[in-house]
Amino acid sequence: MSHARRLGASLLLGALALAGCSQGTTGTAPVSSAPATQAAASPTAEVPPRFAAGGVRIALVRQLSSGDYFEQWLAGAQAEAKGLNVTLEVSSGDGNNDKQALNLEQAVQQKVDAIIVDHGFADTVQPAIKKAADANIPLVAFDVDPGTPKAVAISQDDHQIAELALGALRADTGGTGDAIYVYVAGFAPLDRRNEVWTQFKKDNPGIKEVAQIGVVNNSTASAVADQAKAALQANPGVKAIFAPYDEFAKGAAIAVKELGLQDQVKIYGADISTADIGVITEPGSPWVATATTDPSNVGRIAVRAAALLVAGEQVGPELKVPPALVTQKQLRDGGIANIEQLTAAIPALTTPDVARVPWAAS
Ligand code: SR1
Repeated sequence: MSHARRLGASLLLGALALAGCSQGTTGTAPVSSAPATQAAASPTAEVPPRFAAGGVRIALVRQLSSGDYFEQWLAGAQAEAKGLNVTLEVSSGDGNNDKQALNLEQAVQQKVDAIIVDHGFADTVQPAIKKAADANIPLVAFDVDPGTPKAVAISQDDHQIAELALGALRADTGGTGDAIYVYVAGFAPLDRRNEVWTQFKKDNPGIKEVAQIGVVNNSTASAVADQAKAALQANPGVKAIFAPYDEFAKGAAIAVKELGLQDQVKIYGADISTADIGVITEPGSPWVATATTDPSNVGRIAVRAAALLVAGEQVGPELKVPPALVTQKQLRDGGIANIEQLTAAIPALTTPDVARVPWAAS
């Protein structure tokens, strides 16, 4: 192992050790997540020749691309790729799982230097992921079960995302009241958040789920708005909506406002964007809390992890990005109107030590 690689590996091990002190895990494998504060750093290693020459190609194979979350995530991934002098070849299934699987097959055939699989259903992406693993193509899987330990699995801490949002819901409702839940099965992050909701209902019998709604497509927010409107009209006593995806929360907010129920019904969501901050902080908004990472930071981490693998560094096998709870009151009181102001107010949302690249400044 070269000096640069040894250094990179030791930095990663340091991050893993810190993470082990501060975060729970979902399994026995070591999980890297961010310490509370992380300083910007100068490069500590030489740029590997392949990166200096600009010949590294990383395929980003996405299931979904529309909506604030996925747009910000891509912007972060592209910015990191540019900084690392990597060509990022982006494809999207646009919600069509067969198309995503085909895109993945093509990336394997093209012998790219690494592949990032962003979301996807296990049964459609795992066959091609196995081919990539058999061909020794470095793999990063974000929000999808890759089905192989050869891939570095990245997720946000989805259990914590749900716990933070539901903690706010419980505090506001006093643990009693009718609730609407927005969920679509099959998406790994939503399934993990659903595990927490299932347990939450057992632990808080005063919270009654009176309706479950949900759809994920290219116009999720407006589809959820229609469903939420019908569910609210059928259940006039609802006090809370648990909508743990920002497109769900935006849709729920449209419904609540259209029905004039904003004084009665509050929304507890996930994710954030500058547009979401606008929705949360507008006068009379029912969306009162969201548990979130910075999506562009997560996209950056995925590209860094792939670059490290290309350079032969050890990563993972699992990286978990910790979220923070962001409340309407905090945004309004702090005069926070965009993501830049939010990340300045909550530095823990930026995690340069997760999959830090030793030859790059952060
Ligand atoms: C359809 S899955 C949507 C979720 O994926 C990411 O994990 C985001 O947090 C979003 O909530």
